[in-house]
Amino acid sequence: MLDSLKGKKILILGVANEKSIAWGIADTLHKLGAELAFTYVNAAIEKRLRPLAESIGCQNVLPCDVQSDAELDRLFEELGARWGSLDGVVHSVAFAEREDLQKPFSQTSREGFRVALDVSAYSLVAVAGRAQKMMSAGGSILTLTYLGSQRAVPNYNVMGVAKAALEASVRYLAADLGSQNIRVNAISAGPIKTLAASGIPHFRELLASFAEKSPLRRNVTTEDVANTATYYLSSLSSGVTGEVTYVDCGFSIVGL
Ligand code: NAD
Ligand code: 0WE
Repeated sequence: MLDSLKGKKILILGVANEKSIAWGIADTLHKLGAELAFTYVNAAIEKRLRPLAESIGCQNVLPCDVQSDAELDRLFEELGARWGSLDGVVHSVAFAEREDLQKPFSQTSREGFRVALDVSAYSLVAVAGRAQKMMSAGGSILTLTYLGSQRAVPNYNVMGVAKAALEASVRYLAADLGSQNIRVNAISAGPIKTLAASGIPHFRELLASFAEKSPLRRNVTTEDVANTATYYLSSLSSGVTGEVTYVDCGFSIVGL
């Protein structure tokens, strides 16, 4: 088990800083011997990401705004030149306009809806379509989702719709790519205080209430998510595809 990621080439999209879920996953995969590549969306994120990648001896730091087909093409061209083949992808990217996470859902704009679904859902399809061409020996593609896809969580709004589309995309990609032994799965994580959670109104209260109500009586950590991510990126999950696994301390199973 501890050996099973040695030398595996894994692309990680979505490290913004050391609190990012993607960084928790990267740190664990690195410790298990995986070879990693990272992407950043803009110069501000690049500045945070470079020292983190360097801290684990990684030189593969490449630009990619997932809203751009040209940047996606360049990313996989460069990755092909550096690595030739690819074993895994961690897609840990989401975005909606801030105002769409605040105003009533019925007031979501056409453009806000488009942007949220483009960045947070279509991007997985765009990445998988390119990654599969480098996965001639099979592979594993993993994305991050949230309970707001299944329940109407206050303020999650258009992101919930985007996550529903993301989870459906996981199933269709799994059906499409399964014959090439490429598996596609999602982890539905409980709330974690990351950059993407900063500025969300009442997030502290949400965390406190979550820790009180979840069966494990605590909040989820990036290490919890990284443990399940390791399972998905390794052969331990060899027979599993198209799944959404809840890493949420049991929160989603309780009712009043
Ligand atoms: P984060 O802010 O650290 O990561 C989000 C990443 O998305 C950032 O690195 C950001 O640069 C990237 N991104 C945004 N727009 C992009 C674009 N156009 N192109 C490329 N990258 C872009 O926050 P996080 O909480 O680690 O989020 C990672 C994933 O986990 C997201 O999909 C999020 O929905 C999901 N998730 C988060 C939580 C939580 O409570 N934090 C819970 C469940 C699921
Ligand atoms: O997926 C997310 C958050 C994604 C996100 C966050 C932001 C904040 C900054 C997407 N777009 C933006 N745009 C910004 O401008 N999570 C799962 C974390 C999250 O966000 C919430 C949550 C939880 C949990 C919003 C409302 C309620 C709960």
